[in-house]
Amino acid sequence: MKTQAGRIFIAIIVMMAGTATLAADVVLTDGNATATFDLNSQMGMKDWHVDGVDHMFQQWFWYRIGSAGGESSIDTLDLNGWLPSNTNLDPQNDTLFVQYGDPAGRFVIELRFGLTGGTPGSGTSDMGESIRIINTSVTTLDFHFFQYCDFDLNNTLVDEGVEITGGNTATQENLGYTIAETVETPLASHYEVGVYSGTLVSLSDALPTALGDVAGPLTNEDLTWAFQWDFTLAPEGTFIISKDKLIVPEPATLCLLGGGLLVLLRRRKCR
Ligand SMILES: [Ca+2]
Ligand SMILES: [Ca+2]
Ligand SMILES: [Ca+2]
Ligand SMILES: [Ca+2]
Repeated sequence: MKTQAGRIFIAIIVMMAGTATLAADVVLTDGNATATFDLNSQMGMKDWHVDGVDHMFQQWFWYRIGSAGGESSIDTLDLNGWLPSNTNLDPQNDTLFVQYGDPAGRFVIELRFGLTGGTPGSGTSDMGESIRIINTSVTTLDFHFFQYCDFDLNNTLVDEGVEITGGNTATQENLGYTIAETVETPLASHYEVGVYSGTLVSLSDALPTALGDVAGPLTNEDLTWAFQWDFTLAPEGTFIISKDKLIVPEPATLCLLGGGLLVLLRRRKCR
């Protein structure tokens, strides 16, 4: 089991290896929640505080063009710009737009994050995410896009369970908190739950990664999950991914479902 100190050390190395064109983190705030983004490193969305508790260690995106070679994290692209904005009556910035561009001019990747907080003490918060990938070249691109998530719910390394159901919904639970991510569209080509740092190592090596379609459940480890989209992007074509993450302070969703892990959770946590 990796220690928190070891993970912080790795995070520092990752940040040092990234470009340093943006000094400050970008922070969104709404209601009882804040989300913090490091747009210049693989840490990406690195904090998600709900009522002061940080549930997120790391969420970020990787890509590969073609069937050979390794993946690259999107922070290795040119950071063309970012714009936090305020979209509601809570006067703080709740939405972030970010655009990265391929240095060779083949494509751009745009991210939109929209944070919705709950009332103070509610323990709940939502993050809507959309990703737009645009082919700006004159040739078709064989695109492979990855999202990697490492939640440490309630700011503890070991979480009680993670599972992917239907190929599109990841649910992780610990200490009375549940994070559920639903891919609204399109369905991922591949997915996997994992134990830190297996998936991250796979995305960092020099070989093409295909996630293993491991649905779980996995229990009582430092848990992670990832989705992969494989698609062909024609010149001037656009690929859009729409997702949503919701943290709730109850294991209610898990208790309503079947499955071995869920039976275990029901025994431990539900009436
Ligand atoms: Ca964090
Ligand atoms: Ca606002
Ligand atoms: Ca790889
Ligand atoms: Ca974790």
